[in-house]
Amino acid sequence: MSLKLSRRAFLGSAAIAGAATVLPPHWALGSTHYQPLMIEKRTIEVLGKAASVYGLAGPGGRQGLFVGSDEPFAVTLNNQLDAESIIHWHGQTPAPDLDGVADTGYAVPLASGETRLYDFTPRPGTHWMHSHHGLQEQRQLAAPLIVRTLKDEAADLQDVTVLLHDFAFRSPEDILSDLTGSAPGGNAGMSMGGGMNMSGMAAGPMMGETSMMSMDLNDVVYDAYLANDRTLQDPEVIRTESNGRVRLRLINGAASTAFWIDLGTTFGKVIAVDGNDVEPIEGALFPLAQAQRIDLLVDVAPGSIVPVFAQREGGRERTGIILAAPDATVPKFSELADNESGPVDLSLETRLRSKSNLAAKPGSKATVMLMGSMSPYGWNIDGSPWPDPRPIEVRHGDRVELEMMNHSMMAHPMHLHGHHFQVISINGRGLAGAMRDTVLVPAMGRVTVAFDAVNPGRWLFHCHNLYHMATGMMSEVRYF
Ligand SMILES: [Cu+2]
Repeated sequence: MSLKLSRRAFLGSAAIAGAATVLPPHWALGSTHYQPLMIEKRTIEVLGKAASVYGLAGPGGRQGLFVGSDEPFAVTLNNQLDAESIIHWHGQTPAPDLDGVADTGYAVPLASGETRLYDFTPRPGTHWMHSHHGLQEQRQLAAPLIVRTLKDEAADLQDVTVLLHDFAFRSPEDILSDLTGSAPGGNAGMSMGGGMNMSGMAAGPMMGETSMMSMDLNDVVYDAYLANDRTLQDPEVIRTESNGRVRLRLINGAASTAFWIDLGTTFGKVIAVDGNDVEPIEGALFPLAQAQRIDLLVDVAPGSIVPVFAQREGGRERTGIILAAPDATVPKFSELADNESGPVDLSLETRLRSKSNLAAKPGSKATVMLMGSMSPYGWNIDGSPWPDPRPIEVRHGDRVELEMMNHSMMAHPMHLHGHHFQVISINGRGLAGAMRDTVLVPAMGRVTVAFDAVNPGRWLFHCHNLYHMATGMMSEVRYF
């Protein structure tokens, strides 16, 4: 395989090699101005205790990166950890050497102290960025990556971004060894669903969204759930204008938790998912799987508040932020909802319609099986766990239909790097669904997506439950 560095990446490496270790905050190469982005260690307060976590600080030290409509994606990524790291630009579709992963052979992780340039034309929308190295994502190494359009900038809307996360005081390595049973104590108490072990089934019956068998939910028990680093003990309160209209950009950056977004008695309007416009749909309750984003329009009436809760699937635990009109009093909200939520599902997905459909054209088809179980704990695609996957070979230029058949008792949020795909079939029923980069494939369910193979290279295709990925649930799509 020939690996070519892009001109920009090459220039970047060469320039950095001769530069001082610390670049000025706003660094220029030719006419391009690079925004500083630091992989950093920081301390946040969780449930009254100090917690040492990682973060991604952009200009001014704010977590995340906010790119204007006339700006390139151009950053000097500096690793201030005392460990290697690499950051994936989730939702962006650059050339494969700039994707921010080391697994496909185009790049190596950033060493401690290293600075690397990234420069490409960004894809607009609500996206995010996170570590694609080991289990670092669980240490809050995730942040918003918002690219605004001219239309966004002209709209009379208050833009509010919320990154959701799951938090544990114990280390991600301990969480993983609890799951796999390789530490004293085993995985007792970790399975919340007590589901069946389906790993021996080569081809089970395909069922709809409501399964008679018990599903596994929530591999991991967390200490807290965070919205912009805060719990409901001390939530972020965002003051709106009188009669204000808010564009809520919600990002599920959790390592292993799916949420229900709950607006209570207020109705919001879905206008985009994973950064792609959809025909608007009204509602108050929206499922949001790991790595997915949803943009909602929410009106805040004079004198009122709108709590935006994110409740863990299969539980009462929740986090959230509060939208509040000027002078509205904000009461305290419990971290436990009154009722346990059900599993996240495809109830919204079946209703979503993309604003821009992929052109129908002849192409190729591929099918993958999603497999694994809670006990023994391990997950894979096609019975071939990473790092020895069966690559999904497609042809450059094809419109590829990728069918995912879930043969396990757990749902998997499946993400393809470097592309956005359209959801075209759910459990055998066709639809012109949303364009996305991450889709939930429910337990025993079947989802087909279509994408245009127009960004050649090796691309990771994996489950976005961090512990599923860490135990092997990753493959690659490749074409040259
Ligand atoms: Cu999974």
